[in-house]
Amino acid sequence: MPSADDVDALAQILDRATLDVRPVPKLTGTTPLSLDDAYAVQRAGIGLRRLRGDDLVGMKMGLTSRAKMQQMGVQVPIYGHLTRRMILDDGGTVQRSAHIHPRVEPEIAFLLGRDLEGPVTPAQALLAVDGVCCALELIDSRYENFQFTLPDVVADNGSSSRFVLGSVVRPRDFDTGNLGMVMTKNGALAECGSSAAIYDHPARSLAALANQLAPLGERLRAGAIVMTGGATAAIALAAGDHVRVDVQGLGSAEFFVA
Ligand code: OOG
Ligand code: MG
Repeated sequence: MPSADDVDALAQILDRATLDVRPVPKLTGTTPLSLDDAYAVQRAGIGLRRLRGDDLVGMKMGLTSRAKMQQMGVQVPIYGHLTRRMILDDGGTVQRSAHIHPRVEPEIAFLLGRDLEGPVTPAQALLAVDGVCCALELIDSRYENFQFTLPDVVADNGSSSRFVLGSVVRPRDFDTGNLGMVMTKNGALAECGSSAAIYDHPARSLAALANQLAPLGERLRAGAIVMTGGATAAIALAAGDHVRVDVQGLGSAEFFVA
């Protein structure tokens, strides 16, 4: 089991990789990590971001769809933390040079109107939801060739880099369980699917997150943004790209890569 110092050192490696925009070998290539160890590294990494003045705005679920599990070769849903500096305005621009090997995936996000503490069912979890948005997540694994094991990607905060939210729809009488989702790149269809691909229902992803946090004595806070996971495989991005997601009943969200 890695000591607290080892956990900090591993978090520093990933933090440096992010800041230097330089990929690193998988941590598990040299250090065996349990899932608990990996989440400790993730939390230490968020601590480093907070020391630089960033702060938490929510959480993300990852690997909640079969398409994502197959693409990444990892079969277990994971969670990560979202910080304020990861937010990109709808219609905004990211720099290709600020990323190692950026990819984007279409998602559904929830905004919580009240605290949510597990154990909960998907239906109970929805009682805490006050807003729903379509979203794009830009992921950028810190690992060489975008390849990792489950503990590696957990330690790397679920490959998170930036995210864009569309406008907020109130969820009353609006079921997010089977919404058509279309992602275009440079005006051409890139990926499409249904929000049902997100762990059968985005609400099930939200409940799973609350239920993974509960044994740690952690809960989701009112005001939190929760990204429920990519509905389709992620696609690679290059300088000059424009990407947009359209979700049935939720409008669209988009960004540019310069
Ligand atoms: C891991 C992140 C997965 C999602 O929505 O499934 C994720 C990865 O694919 O690098 O964010
Ligand atoms: Mg994602």
